[in-house]
Amino acid sequence: MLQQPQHAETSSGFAADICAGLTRSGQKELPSKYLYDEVGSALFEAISVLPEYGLTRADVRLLQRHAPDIVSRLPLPVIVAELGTGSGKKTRWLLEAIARRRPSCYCPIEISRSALAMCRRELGDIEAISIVGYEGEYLEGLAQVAARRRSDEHLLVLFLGSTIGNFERPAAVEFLREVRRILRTGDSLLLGADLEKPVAQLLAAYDDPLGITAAFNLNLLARINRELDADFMLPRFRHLARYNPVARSIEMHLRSICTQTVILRAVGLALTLHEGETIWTESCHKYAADEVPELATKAGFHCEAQWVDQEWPFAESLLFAV
Ligand code: AVI
Repeated sequence: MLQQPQHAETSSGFAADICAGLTRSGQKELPSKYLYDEVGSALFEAISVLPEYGLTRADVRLLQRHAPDIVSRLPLPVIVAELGTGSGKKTRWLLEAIARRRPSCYCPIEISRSALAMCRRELGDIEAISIVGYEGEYLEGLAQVAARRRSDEHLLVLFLGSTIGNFERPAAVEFLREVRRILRTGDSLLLGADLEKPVAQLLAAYDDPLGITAAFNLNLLARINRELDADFMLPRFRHLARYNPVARSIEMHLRSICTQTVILRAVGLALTLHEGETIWTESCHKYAADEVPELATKAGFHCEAQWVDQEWPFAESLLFAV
């Protein structure tokens, strides 16, 4: 796929990316990062509490159970940078465990100002943790945190929630390499990755009976209508979640149920979609637990420890930069 779930959003970048993805020869694609406007982020919060979607609960359970163990393995003093915060709720367990050992600074990195504000509201009450938010792209924000830390501070990077799974596998290695380049030897990365599970379970998680994931996916077309003065007729599209056994990923698509022409007035584009044609909007790769240490090694890290949730296979891996 074209996209990486990087968070660089300008309106001209949005327009250019949407045009490029919709006018590609062959499979049309839209960058998954654009699923997360205000409506999309609210729908994702709803997805994360669906009975069929166990990923977020598994992530939270692991952090809740193992935060003291994870934190006990870190050198002090520590400064924490988180790549993409969502609501910030699951980070509480780690920050509280850190605060019990020593006052520290937490630096959430988010493109969305409202997500940063939500994160401050959610975590601002933890005594002995000061919050310094960075609005911008992951790697740019991380470089700023790394440059501003004190020379004696260990940097812990959090990349939770299996966002790594939204990268194509080679791009996931490349992204972790970029993170590694910003770090010093001995710094750490706590990486959350969703693990392989039966296909039927995955399909239910990404095509829930309430239709929340379908709404999350279709909202991308609604967003294009809102922001690019387009006329996608949502009832003419269906959410499609399918398992790709070669990539070991769930692919989300939007399938056109008829041949239709859509106009995107703001960018002067007339687009024809044929009956049955799809627009690929997201990939969610699933890992084997032992693939994560391999991925880490390729990117310049060593896997110090891994915690796996038994209820919903999901791994939290603590990596150290070598
Ligand atoms: C954010 N990311 C880890 C989610 C996932 O499961 O890959 C995005 C998502 N897409 C549909 N449901 C959830």
